[in-house]
Amino acid sequence: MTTRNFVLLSAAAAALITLAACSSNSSSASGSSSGSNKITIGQDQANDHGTQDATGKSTFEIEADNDSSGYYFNPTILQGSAGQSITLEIKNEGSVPHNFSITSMNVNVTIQPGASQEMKVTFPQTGTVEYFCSFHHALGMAGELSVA
Ligand SMILES: [Cu+2]
Repeated sequence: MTTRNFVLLSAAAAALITLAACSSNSSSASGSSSGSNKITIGQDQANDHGTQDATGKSTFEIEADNDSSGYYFNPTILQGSAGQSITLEIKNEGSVPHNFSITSMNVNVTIQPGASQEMKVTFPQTGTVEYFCSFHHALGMAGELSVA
């Protein structure tokens, strides 16, 4: 390798590092400074604990939980493909009973602390379907099945 090529590569690497630093800065700047991020789910302001992709999977675990930051589902947004059917395992890792409800699918199950419950659901053809905990809905315990 010539010295000139090495210098070019170093410059490219430095540019990549700068880009990475910029993008991580901008994503943290867009979030709430309080540490409890909210996301709009349907008509609700839900506590955001992330997005995961279940495309191609036949089962997926969703954590129903509560801690000092509030009540939440993790992930809060579960992405999948249009009409995909999937068995969700709702695991209550919190200290109080939680619930998993999807109004349009007549899903309404309550899960005790430490327990889990499986149910089969179907992703919509387009858009989103909201799920929520009937006990803590007003406190931001909601999420959605989402089709890109
Ligand atoms: Cu709950």
